[in-house]
Amino acid sequence: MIRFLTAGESHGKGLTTIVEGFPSNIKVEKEIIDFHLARRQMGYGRGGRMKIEKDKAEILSGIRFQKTLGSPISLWIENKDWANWIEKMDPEGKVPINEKITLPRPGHADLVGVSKYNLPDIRNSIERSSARETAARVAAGSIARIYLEYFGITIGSFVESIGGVYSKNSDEINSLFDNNLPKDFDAWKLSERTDLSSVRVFDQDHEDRIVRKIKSAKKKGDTLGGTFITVVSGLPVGLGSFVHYDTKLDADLAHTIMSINAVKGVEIGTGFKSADSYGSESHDIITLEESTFSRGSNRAGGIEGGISTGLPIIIRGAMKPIATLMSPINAVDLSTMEAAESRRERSDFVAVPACAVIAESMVAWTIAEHIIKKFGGDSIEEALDNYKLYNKKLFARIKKNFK
Ligand code: EPS
Repeated sequence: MIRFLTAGESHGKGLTTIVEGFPSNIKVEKEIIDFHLARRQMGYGRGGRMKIEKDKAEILSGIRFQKTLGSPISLWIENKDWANWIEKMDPEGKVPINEKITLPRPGHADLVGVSKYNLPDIRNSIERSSARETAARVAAGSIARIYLEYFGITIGSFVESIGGVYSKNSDEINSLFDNNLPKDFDAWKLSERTDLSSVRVFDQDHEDRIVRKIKSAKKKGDTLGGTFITVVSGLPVGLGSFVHYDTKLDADLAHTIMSINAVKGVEIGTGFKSADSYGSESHDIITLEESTFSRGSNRAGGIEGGISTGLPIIIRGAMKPIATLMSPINAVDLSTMEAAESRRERSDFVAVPACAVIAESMVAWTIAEHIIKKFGGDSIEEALDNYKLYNKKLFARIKKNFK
């Protein structure tokens, strides 16, 4: 099985990622990891930190001459901002410089963090709960997506809405749920297009209206959230299972998206809308095309019974507004135990475009987990042989079983 661990504080020296369990002989170019790290930094509405950081991964182990060895891969991302925090964050410092941050931000992990860990300074809670950690996740997810490309599986994303501002044109989303996609549909192409937009949307009018909304939020010292959609293409039938609660692919994907900072909602396919519809309006008719089963639509979002159908997986996520407000709402000052305005501190105003990139990475990770579970292999060649044989025999086996 694959697993990854990340370590690092937001204003510490940097972030470490250890990735384990991928087979040998996968070609990993560092530039691809750096490319996705840079994508995570994009988006109109980010805060001052993104001007300081230029996230790049250093490969410390597990890869030799651009090929995985099958051993743990360790990656390092330097925090450029560390230079401004050395004294305040020094792991070896003997005299603590407590800032004594005493005003928790509603919606952030400040209050629950100091409560749970018995911490004397809210700074101690801020550091690890910060979304800075997601840079390390994107590094891990980049290895997963490189691996998935060997199987023809790609992942893309787009922002659906920010602050309740949706596109006037729903063709793009409809074509996903209607399964009205070209045969060679490649989900990455969605990202290629939306990466050109400052808020990762498809059309200019939508972008303009969102940027106006962000500007007005900024003026008020407020923040915004939004919804984003992640799509996976090129999947085989049969990832995940219905046999246990912890083997279902949709459950794993919901977990992976919900694990991203500030995400409060996840939906697979047309989940919530289906709850308001008749069965005949929600389910996807089964069709047969050239020795392959397909569906007349894809409202299931590519998963039935916890198992991939082979159609694109479609996941919608909802991110709440960033919790750090320049015009703060009320909290309790822990030093006086009296009501007080919460604290101001540098942060993003909107991070939904970045969240969508992080979602791609986390989804890549989960899909890679399921591919490895199903096809195994200590080398990429062995994994691909298993995969090809399974796909080749799939339809013939069903035909024979039901003759
Ligand atoms: C982030 C780094 C953080 C925040 C943001 C995401 O940097 P700083 O706290 O130094 O400004 O900008 O984190 C949050 C919004 C949050 O609530 O934790 C990053 O690298 O993405």
